Amino acid sequence: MSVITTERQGDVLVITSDNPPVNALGAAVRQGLEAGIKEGVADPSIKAMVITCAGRTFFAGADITEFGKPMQEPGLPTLIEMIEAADKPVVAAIHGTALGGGCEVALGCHYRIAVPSAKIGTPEVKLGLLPGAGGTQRIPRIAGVKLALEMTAKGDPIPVKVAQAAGLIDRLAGEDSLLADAIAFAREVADTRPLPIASQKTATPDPDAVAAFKKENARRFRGFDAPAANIACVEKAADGSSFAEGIAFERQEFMKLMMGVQSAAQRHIFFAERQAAKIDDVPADTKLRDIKRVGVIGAGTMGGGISMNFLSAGIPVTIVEMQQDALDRGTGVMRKNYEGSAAKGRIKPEAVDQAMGLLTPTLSLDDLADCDLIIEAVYENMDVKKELFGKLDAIAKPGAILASNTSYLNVDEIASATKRPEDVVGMHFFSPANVMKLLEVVRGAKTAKDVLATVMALGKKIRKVPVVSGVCPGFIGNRMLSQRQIAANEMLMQGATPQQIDKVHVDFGMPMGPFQMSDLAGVDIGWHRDPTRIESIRDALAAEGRWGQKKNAGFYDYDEKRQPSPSPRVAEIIEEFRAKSGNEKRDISDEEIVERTLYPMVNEGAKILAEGMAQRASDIDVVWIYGYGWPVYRGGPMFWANTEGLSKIVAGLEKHGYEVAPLLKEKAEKGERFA
Ligand code: T1G
Repeated sequence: MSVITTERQGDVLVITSDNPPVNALGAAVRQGLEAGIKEGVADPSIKAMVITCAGRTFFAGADITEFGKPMQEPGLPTLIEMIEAADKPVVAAIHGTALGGGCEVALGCHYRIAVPSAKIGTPEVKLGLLPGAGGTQRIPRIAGVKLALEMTAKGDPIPVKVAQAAGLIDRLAGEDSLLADAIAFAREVADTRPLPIASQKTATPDPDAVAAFKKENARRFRGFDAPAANIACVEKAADGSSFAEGIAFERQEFMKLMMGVQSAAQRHIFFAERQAAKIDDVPADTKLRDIKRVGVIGAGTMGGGISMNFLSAGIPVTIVEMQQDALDRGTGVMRKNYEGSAAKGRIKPEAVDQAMGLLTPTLSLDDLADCDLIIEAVYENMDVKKELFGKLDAIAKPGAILASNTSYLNVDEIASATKRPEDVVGMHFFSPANVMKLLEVVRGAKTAKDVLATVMALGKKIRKVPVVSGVCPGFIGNRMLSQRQIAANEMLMQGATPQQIDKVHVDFGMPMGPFQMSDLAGVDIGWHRDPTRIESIRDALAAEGRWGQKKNAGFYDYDEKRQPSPSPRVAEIIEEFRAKSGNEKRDISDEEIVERTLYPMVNEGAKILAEGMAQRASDIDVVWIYGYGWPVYRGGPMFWANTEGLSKIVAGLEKHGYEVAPLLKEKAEKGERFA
């Protein structure tokens, strides 16, 4: 059965694509569209054509799985030129998300009609690419330079009403009558001549808009290759060049990006993120438990942030605290966060009360009896957790899921405090929990498969990226992070400075380095609180009250605007420690810092894989992209290791005296890569 079918509706030919799940413009779709257009053009009784898609969406882009493989004709640019050159009007009927190549096909059509709920966009930049089938040349010609910059260099889809106002969409259809309205529209314009052709329009130069756009987004685009290429193509469309010259430039820039490491990394993460949602031994059709109400224990920073995720998804939350003032403080912070988002226009004003209206604060654990999922976010202490889970075991209804937000404690031991370990799972959120996208789902030895499947699906529903981790200290992310922190502290003792080490990480593309991160999280996190016991530089800082940003002093000094500056006092403390430790002070190169902070992370990643604590290497990459700000254009630690070269990493680890993980050594020796 061809993925493309054609059907006559009187004098209108309807060309329908049915290529689930998202009508990706793979070879068969392109070939079918080509045949459909040829059929319509050749048949004298056909006055106009409509291109439409079955299923949940109009074409969501080129088929990304075809990238890097030999291209089958017709290519997308050729197909779109053919549509545009047709001597009868072609109408694109859009629903769902017309993205990338799908948006470009629509712009190659003479007219576009869409349902009000549809979106249109060119997200290629999120794959390290640009719209390579004429999008960078047709969008500015229709909608102007400003919107073209937004659409191409940022990649976020726009609602069709905004697109209509900009001339990208000609008409809105009824939400449930797209095809009928499209056929009527096609019939209405059947005799219109000349046909409106985007490539024949001209774009007005707007150098001020380009300059302002670059300035506004400099920080956002830092490290990425693709945004600048998108901007250059849009500029080309409006600098008086012909359409053909613009297309040639677009193709050249597209191929440069396609061949680059950044796009390979970003495409890797596109699929890795979707792969992470799948659990190898849990069938996709596993029946999920119903989650109608969620209980959260602890209204502190984590408990409040966790609750907001569910409230924002329309799921009622019962939140428990020990003291009334702590409860009031916690719910107050949640309301303030919502009001802040409303003030910034991120949510509608009425959404504040809608969300807070779903919240039930209480001082009694018993009020959790009707919850389908209970998540604890209390103090990180095993005895405290076990005592609490023992109580929950008595309170929670049968079938309720009991989850711990612990960031490193043993979930199996916590589960052993209940008679229902199969209902216990770890749900490790990252601070701020209402913002950070990563959710480490910690699978206990006895965690039931439907509990896992339910939590993974719920994770997606609250707009998180859930990744499964086994039970081990620090799970996937923190376990690898601790290797970096250990190495970073060692190098302080040998002559490096916090600012030097942090700069290497920021230049690498991380949002911040190890010491800036410690200052943000709090130097006192996990500190033994005994100011007389000074066994590390961190102990010395904590003992002096240098707890980080919250104290305007940590590894850095901070001004009233929280701007960090190197601290003479910290330099003294480090010097005292180094002298006491007998370490020789020496120059440490930036290259050595990369080797000693990132290679051990890869090494630990290989151990995590070998132990089965992560299902696949790409899961580790997803953890670091969404939990720790690893630059997406480097694809995550394991993908990066492949580009760095596993043999080089093994050599670097051995040079610095590390025991190399057997899996890493084996792959390096065999010339293999992490999948
Ligand atoms: N190609 C191949 N597979 C795709 C795909 C695509 N474009 N889009 C989605 N899939 C698969 C995906 O891997 C998953 O597979 C399933 O479809 C459902 O996706 C020349 C060069 C459309 C908003 O960047 O943003 O056009 O895991 O889980 O949450 O200029 O998919 O089930 O096996 O994401 O409902 C530009 C990419 C391409 C859009 C739907 N287009 N897709 O989200 O479902 S480059 C994009 C999305 C291009 C031209 C250039 C989202 C979605 P599986 P899903 P969803």
